[in-house]
Amino acid sequence: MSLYSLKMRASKHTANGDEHVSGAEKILYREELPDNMSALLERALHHAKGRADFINLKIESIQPQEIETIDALSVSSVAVETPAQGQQAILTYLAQLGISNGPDIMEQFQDTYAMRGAMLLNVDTLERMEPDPARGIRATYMDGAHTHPRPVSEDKNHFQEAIILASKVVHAPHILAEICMSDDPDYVTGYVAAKSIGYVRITKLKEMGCPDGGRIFLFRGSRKDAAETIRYLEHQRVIVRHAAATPDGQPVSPAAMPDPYARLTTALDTRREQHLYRTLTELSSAQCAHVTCAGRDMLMLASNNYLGLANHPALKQAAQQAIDTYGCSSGGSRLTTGTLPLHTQLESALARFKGTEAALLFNTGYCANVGILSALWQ
Ligand code: PML
Ligand code: MG
Repeated sequence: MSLYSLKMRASKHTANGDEHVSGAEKILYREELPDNMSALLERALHHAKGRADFINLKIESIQPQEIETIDALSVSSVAVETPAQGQQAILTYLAQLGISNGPDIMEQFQDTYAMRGAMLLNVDTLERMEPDPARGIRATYMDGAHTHPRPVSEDKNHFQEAIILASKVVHAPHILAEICMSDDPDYVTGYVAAKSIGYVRITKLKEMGCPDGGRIFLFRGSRKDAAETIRYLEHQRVIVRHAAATPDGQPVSPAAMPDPYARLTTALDTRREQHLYRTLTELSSAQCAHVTCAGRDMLMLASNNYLGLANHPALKQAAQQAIDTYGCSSGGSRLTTGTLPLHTQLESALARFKGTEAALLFNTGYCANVGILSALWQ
């Protein structure tokens, strides 16, 4: 089962250098890639911030076992009339989270406007924890659980993308909260998010038409902790369950596609229905024409043991003697750790049988590992 991370990043050249226009990302099945790629391309080409002249579409394969599944934060909304009231609402929530230096934190916000990523700010010392403060930290490799095949949309859904991102961010180790103001000139709603308060939308954080925006991830911990936080934010693959499409919307059904193994489970169920699902049968006897299975004597018709050598008394006795003398495993290939007289005798016997000068048996180093593994198994 192939899963892919699809990311789009678009920018345009301006007199002041390259300016970010739009970005988005998804986690998709192979067959969902073409439609979603062209939807993201359309989005990059028709954006309120202007037409992009650089568009980067990046596709990387993802292993399902690398994905962590988390639940979306609960959503609530605070209606405010002015950006000043919006700022005040953020300060109230920060105080509720036990963060008393909210005004100092909010003063840093304007430094995020020029950054592509978010600011990682130590709430206690106001120290910036990003290795490159001009770039900031990019929370990435995340998507919401969705139905399969995924409905394709060219439109940006600010809310849905933000609830997915905020859920991942506040789930990261050592993160206390996130504050966000959209950098989209047409979008004035922002939010403050934390595990205990959920995702709180604040309906006006700036005036319409204002291109300013950014994110602050509020962090508490040491420099070593920060490395752990950054790894999670920038590399951990995350699927967010129940991330609704609208703030008052119904959560996506948990049966929709909460886990990337859904298709594997269906494929296994089909095999079972067709009586093609393979299971291992345990025998409590040696391999012979008759075997004992679940306490019953049964006739073995599937074996390759045509001559009955697997349980022949003379062969068993020879094997037991060999084990007594040489042990039950080699310690390496014959070249590296020496050969046994048994090998030489077998090669001479084969040469005589084939009428040749000599014979050479190739066996492999992995046989030594098999011996070790079966010993550990006991
Ligand atoms: C962004 O544009 O990157 C941020 C979007 C904030 C969404 C706020 C909301 O509608 O809940
Ligand atoms: Mg944005």
